[in-house]
Amino acid sequence: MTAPNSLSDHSLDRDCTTLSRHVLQQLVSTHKADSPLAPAAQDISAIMNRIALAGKLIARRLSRAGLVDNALGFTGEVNVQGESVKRMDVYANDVFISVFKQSGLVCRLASEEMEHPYYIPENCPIGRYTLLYDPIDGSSNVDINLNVGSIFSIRQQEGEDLDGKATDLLQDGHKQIAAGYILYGPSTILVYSVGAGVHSFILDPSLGEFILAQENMQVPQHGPVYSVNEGNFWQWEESIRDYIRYVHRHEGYTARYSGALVGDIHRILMQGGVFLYPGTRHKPEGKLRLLYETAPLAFLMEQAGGKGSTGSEALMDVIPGELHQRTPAILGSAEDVELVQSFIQERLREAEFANVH
Ligand code: P6P
Repeated sequence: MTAPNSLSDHSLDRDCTTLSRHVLQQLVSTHKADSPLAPAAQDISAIMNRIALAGKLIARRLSRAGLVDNALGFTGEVNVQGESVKRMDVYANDVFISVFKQSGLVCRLASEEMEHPYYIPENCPIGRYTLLYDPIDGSSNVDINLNVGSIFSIRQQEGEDLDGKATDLLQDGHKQIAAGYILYGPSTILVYSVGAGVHSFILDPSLGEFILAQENMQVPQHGPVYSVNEGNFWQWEESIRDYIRYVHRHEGYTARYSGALVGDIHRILMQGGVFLYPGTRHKPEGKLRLLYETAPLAFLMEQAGGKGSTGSEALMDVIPGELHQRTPAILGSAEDVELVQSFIQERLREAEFANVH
């Protein structure tokens, strides 16, 4: 006996594919958990649910920031990155901390906004997970009502961290057990992976739930978009300038750069192409932070069939020397990342040749 057609409607089934259910399905289908009831599966699913709650709270705040006293503008503080802190940065940072209190899941949170990891003592004896996050990335866009995002990465704590320095976090990106971002745009979209493909969920405000939108997203092998701040052209290595000259002289390329990483990356995930934030004269190591920006995005890109590179090595292989380490970033379609790398390798060959002759 099957349910009447009206009840077996696909859209109803999709609306019932909530994020937590999908995470459990993912973990079981990839044998990362024996059953949906396995503690690890329940933990990751619960963590993703808390991240989704943080996304809802931040989306709500952003949607009416212009109407709420002291929601916009600057606090007057400067963060560990040397950047002026926006009120929305502080709010979003606190939201992620709050949603994990009393959760028993996450003992430590490492954020772009905090010099040192934040410990939730009541969680620490049992909570074996660490959340690394950029609470609001691209916050310069907040006051002008353009898209911003949150980026997150989940790692398992290794050892007892008795000195409170969280040195076990200084490992490569393969230690990530989940990663993703929340894009606050015309709709709020959460994109995540637990190492079994990349999947997107759209917040249905009428339900207050993130509903499955796309499964197993694949970044095109090549795309027309190159996303980079060309105002830094004068600060780049010649190899990056060679790449930019190439796309300026060949048909089929289009420049798109919003100044907010998550939106630029999402465009490339959907349409193909490459995002670059190379090293500059002022920041030779680049501007973006590894542990909570470029490593989680590289995790997603590789899961979607794309690539993430510093230009000289895979972002997923980089071992940070400190919590807020920056790296150059080249992220996107495999062919386009490889094209950028080919210009870097060509210049290296020329330099080696010059050295021996
Ligand atoms: P620039 C925002 O401050 C951010 O961290 C990313 O979201 C963005 O991709 C980049 O910096 C923009 O930096 O130097 O081009 O303004």
